[in-house]
Amino acid sequence: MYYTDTIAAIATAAGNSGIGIIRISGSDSIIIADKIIKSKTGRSIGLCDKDSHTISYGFVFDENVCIDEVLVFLYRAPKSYTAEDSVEISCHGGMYVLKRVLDTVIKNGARPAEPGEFTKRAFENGRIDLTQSEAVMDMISSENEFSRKNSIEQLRGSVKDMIISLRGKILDECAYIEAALDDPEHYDLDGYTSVLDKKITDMIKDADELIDSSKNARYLKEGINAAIIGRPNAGKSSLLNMLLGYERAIVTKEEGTTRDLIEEKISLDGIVLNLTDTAGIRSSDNEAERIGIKKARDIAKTSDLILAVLDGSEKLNENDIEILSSVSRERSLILINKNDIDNRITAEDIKKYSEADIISISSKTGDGFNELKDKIKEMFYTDKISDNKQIYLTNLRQLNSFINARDSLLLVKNAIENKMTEDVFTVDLMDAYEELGRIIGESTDDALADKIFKDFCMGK
Ligand SMILES: Nc1nc2c(ncn2[C@@H]2O[C@H](COP(=O)(O)OP(=O)(O)O)[C@@H](O)[C@H]2O)c(=O)[nH]1
Ligand SMILES: [Mg+2]
Repeated sequence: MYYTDTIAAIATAAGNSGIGIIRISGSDSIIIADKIIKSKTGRSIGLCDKDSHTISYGFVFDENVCIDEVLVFLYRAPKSYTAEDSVEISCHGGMYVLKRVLDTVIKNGARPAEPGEFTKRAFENGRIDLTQSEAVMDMISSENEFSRKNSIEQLRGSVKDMIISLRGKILDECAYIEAALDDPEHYDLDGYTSVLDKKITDMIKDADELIDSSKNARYLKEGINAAIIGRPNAGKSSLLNMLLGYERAIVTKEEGTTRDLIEEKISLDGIVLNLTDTAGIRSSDNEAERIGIKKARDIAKTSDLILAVLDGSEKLNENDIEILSSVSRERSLILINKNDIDNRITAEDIKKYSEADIISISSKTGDGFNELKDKIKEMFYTDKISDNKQIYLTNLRQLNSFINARDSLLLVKNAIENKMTEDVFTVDLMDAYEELGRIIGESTDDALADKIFKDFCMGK
């Protein structure tokens, strides 16, 4: 292993806890640990001679001052997280003592690590690829079972292996074409185009399936952003409260009660909804209310799902009509609320303005809640996804590169259809190959890697 400078950071969460870990990685990490970690009486415990994957007991000393009683985990390159020599010092988990130990480590030759720098080293040293690096962060931030499962599979290399295999297939075709153009006596291109056409068609079909399921998988990972919109007093805040199971938002008979956005997460049988309750849409002279209404319109534009609430006890008014006309069929559900009292709105009234599915509910009694839940699951195909072991590209960067690669394959198919010569195919095949390389970090420029690791947490 070549020489690398030695980095150090507190790897555990900020705030006091039972145990806190200082992580050190780089060529001098064991030497530094040996300098500062000693026996109770300040004698050497011989860390430099210890085997990899051993745990030693000792005390951290800053010169003659004893700082903490610790356990030291020692890893020798390449069998460590970073693939370099590394040490983890397991200290008492108070923030002050951890900072004090970190300062001592730095005073003895390490430098503070950048966010994500340990994982970046694991990537640069070839222990993991870019998809596995991203899976590390996904694992840390996962908040549900789907996200965790997806992260661990990706960490185990599922996406990497799939991309490598696809790249291999593409490269084989390029190599064949190049060889045949160079050496027509030994490689025959007769009939090759139809063979290639079949292969490319299959690749595109698989890619399309992956892209489709990945888009839905992202909802499972991050939750579906759902906005509750509707005119004042339709029962939006009541719906939020009903879904949450407690009185989060103020509900009154008065119009214009909710002004700011109220955001809450709920889980429906494992599907997370990031719900936003909004101000009732109407024309208003009040400035705070007007700002609230603008926010409501804006959030509706960017959400994955709109729950458009109507007050079923009153006829449609112009505000309802404006809302109904503005929501799309694919992304919206229309909820006729207050079905526990008189109903004055029919499906026919609504269908004049919108084709979105309609559900009759009561935010008071909870009626229609199951139907709403089933409909959301159906819209986002989440049943199908959560149950099987397929691979998904839930990371947007990876998905976008994959889409670009698929588009390059489509160009190959077009070129075949337009009876272009074989040398044209290789250009687009190589574009697809390069773009797939970006996913795993093979054809990554430094700027992209820097950008990815910058968003990591400290000590990871
Ligand atoms: N009967 C009945 N009243 C409801 C229902 N949902 C809301 N309300 C009432 O309608 C009024 C306005 O409710 P609110 O949730 O504040 O509406 P928002 O302005 O759309 O947020 C309140 O008096 C609620 O008690 C419902 O399902 N049934
Ligand atoms: Mg409200």
